[in-house]
Amino acid sequence: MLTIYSPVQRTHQPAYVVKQGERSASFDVPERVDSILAALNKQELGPVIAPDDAGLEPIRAVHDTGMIEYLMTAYERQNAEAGVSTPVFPTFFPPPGQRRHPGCFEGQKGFYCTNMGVPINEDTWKATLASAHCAIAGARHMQSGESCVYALCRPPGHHAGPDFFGGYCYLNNAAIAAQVLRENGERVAILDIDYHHGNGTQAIFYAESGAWYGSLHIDPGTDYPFFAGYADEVGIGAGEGTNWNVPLSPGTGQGRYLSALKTLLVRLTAFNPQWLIVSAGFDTYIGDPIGTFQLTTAGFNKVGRRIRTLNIPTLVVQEGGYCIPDLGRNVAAFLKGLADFKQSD
Ligand code: Q9C
Ligand code: ZN
Repeated sequence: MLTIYSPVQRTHQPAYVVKQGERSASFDVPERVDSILAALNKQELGPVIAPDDAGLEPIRAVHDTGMIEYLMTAYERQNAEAGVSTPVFPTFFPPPGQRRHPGCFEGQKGFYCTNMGVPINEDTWKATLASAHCAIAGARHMQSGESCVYALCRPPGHHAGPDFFGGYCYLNNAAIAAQVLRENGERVAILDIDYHHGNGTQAIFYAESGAWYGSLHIDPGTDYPFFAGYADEVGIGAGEGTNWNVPLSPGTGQGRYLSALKTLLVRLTAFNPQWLIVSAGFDTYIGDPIGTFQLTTAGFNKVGRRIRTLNIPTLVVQEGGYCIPDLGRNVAAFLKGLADFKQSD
């Protein structure tokens, strides 16, 4: 299996996030990729290659131009306009129905940002761009005939929407890859197995009939992202019936999880996609510091094997997963389950 990764991604080192008004360590640390790369190497999962520079065009196909510009320039602007070199955090947020774009930087800081988990420091944009380029390169390799590619994206992406970002995510890597794969009108399914609902991905494709989004996640009534991810969100207009949310209770165990996955895969199969993208988060792990689900390393292998039975060319896009000592072996177990998916199982 081919893995796409750029060392530039490692330079994104969120100094802190804000929690309860206080500084708190981010769980999205560069050591996450070290754990994954070590396991891929040790378990001989194949070559790791750097992505091409795909520029901004495939990113503009998903995200608001103003948001891209903001992410690209925020750190420098804060430095230039206020002489402040700490990470950029917002203070003011637009109320619902009031979304005028202000001229000043202080007002703009809260315009696209949805929470305090996404500081912007000196290296954030270049790492975020490299992360998106991994997903794009993954999609291009699929188009060149690979049947299964792993985009080792960091920062993750599924909480970034058309014109918003949050939850450790700045650009939506999976959605950007999906738009590349949809270039010729092909049907793409995105299966999101991160612990959290991918509210950004849902928002991007909510009215689209050619892109399917299905997610298994913690009940948003109890955890982030709170304001989306409920079972009655089924898509709108032409996209009605192409969005499937399966909220699960805190503490969900493997049996319940796998049976919910089975049901969701039946829905996915009915959509009959040419391509599958898995938004692969490993914060469903029993040892994860921010999740409550009970999946084991062997469980991730089972999830991979279930997905393999779909027999659809699959791009895996890395999302969350914060138990650093075990993250790499969880990713490897999943990818091994998924690999050689054209053989019957
Ligand atoms: N006490 C992803 O997994 N809330 N994002 C963290 C920690 C935000 C996670 C609270 C979690 C965002 C891609
Ligand atoms: Zn997550």
